[in-house]
Amino acid sequence: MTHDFSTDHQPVSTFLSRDPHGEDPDAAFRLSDEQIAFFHENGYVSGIRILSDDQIEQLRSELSALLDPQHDGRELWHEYHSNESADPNRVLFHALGAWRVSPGFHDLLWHRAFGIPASQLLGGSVRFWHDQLFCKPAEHGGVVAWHQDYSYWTRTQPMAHLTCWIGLDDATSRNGCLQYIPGSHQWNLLPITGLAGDMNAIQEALSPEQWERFQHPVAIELKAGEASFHHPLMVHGSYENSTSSPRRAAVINVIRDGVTSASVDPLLQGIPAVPPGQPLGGQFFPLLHNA
Ligand SMILES: O=C(O)CCC(=O)C(=O)O
Repeated sequence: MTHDFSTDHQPVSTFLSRDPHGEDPDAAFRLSDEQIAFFHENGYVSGIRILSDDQIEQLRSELSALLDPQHDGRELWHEYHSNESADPNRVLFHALGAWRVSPGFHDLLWHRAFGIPASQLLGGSVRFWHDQLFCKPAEHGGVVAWHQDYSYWTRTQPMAHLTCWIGLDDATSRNGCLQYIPGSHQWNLLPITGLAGDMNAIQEALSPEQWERFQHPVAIELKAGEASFHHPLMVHGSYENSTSSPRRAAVINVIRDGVTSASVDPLLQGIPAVPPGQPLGGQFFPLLHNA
């Protein structure tokens, strides 16, 4: 029986051992007032360094083991799609639950380089919601269609959620980096129109004025180890990867402490339900950063 790291609510390895120490060890990780204001105005803030070169290498190495569908711990995933792409000529690996399976992805959740900015942007203590891996292989990586994250999360309320997208490779316009529609976090909640099929399926749910904004997406080009944080209503997506290198990413989704279940069904596959009205907590939703 494999160990389930979700029973461990503190780091389990040396992944974070080189974190800064000293008088104000958090100072290096704090967002500036300008970065926070930019997030509230535009719905995202990007170019935030999270991982060192060693940490990138460790996560890449753990990820290559996880991509083998027969790996130890495979029963722990909430979702595992070797290929979620609706295009038969493309591949999009997408999985939820890496923190339960692999020590580096587990310890990443407690990285203060992530927890401190997340707390600043959420305006309170940071609780884990779930993680995701999005990997586009070289040559035939598939799209992630335009969507808002909260369309998938209405089973948790109120909306006080945040996404952190961390590149494990340099992300560029050519290899399918994240794209944002700045300001769309001020829009209404849109319906689910598909995650890995038609890039533009969302158009059917938009007004002509909203659709016009898709003429001006912002490509979030990042160095490996850098992150972008976005609001739960931010419309985002990513195009194909046809380059000769993979484009891999680890995503951490969090909530402000106190967000409750709004569902009688399990919030994630394979775990017990949290009764409606009860705050998320316990084994699968640890507190990551106390404000
Ligand atoms: O990695 C991608 O291309 C898409 C990621 C995404 O949709 C998300 O982080 O919510």
